[in-house]
Amino acid sequence: MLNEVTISKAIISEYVAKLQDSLELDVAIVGGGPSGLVAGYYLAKAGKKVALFERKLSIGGGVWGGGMMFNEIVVQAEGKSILDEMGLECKQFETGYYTLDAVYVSSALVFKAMQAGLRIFNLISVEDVVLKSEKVSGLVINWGAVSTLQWHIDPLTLYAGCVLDATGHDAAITRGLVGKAHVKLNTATGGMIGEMPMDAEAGERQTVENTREVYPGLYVSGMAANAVFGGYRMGPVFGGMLLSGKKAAMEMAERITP
Ligand code: 48F
Repeated sequence: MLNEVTISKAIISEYVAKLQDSLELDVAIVGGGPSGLVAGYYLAKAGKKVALFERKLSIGGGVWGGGMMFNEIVVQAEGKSILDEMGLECKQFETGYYTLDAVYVSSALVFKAMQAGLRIFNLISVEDVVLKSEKVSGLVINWGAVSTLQWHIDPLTLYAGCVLDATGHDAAITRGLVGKAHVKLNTATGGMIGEMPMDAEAGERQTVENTREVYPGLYVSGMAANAVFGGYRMGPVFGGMLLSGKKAAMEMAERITP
């Protein structure tokens, strides 16, 4: 006979154990879009203690909806190499243009990253960072619903060697840091430069170039990198997002090597 209380105990104790084990991380990733997931995949593969926090119920960020809710995405040859490595199947549309079902690729990125050892917490919103001795040193977290409802409930805190802002167009973590601590970023102006209009070719290149440390302990990837350093948008072509996640992972992994 199934005991409902045993089911509740199993869920509560397993969840608390994994949350407690994630209070001191090598890397904390904010945002479960393609760049965050790929960064998590490579960091976990490199043996780093890494967890990803996503405020929504679903993981996958902007991938699920494809282009204007036509749930297909496009990748180019360079980005496809990452999907090949993960064993995902792409269809060639024309030379250099490959397509994938958006639901297939979102769920596969989640599965591959978790299989590699990434821990994912959905429904948790990152409200703020921990700033100690002029270095980003952790995250301030709360339930996504608490943030959405703007309830006055104090958050909890965790420490991380590095934080990755993979929050997409908002670049919410970097924006919050600048807004609250008035710090000088590693950008041309020292501030958030802002995203530019559509140019897929330039945007794809820039999102990878702009993936780097923007303030001690804080890295940016994906669209957040272009929003912070100033780069074009690119729409539903995702090679740059995948490559950006990989670059962020490599740079952070090197940084936190003892
Ligand atoms: O926007 P998103 O998919 O990030 P990305 O990796 O990829 C961008 C593309 O999807 C697309 C594009 C490609 O051509 O331009 O937009 O840069 O995913 C960002 C995720 O971060 C979550 C948000 O819900 C989304 O799933 N997020 C944003 N702010 C927070 C957050 C926050 N404060 N706490 C937790 N999650």
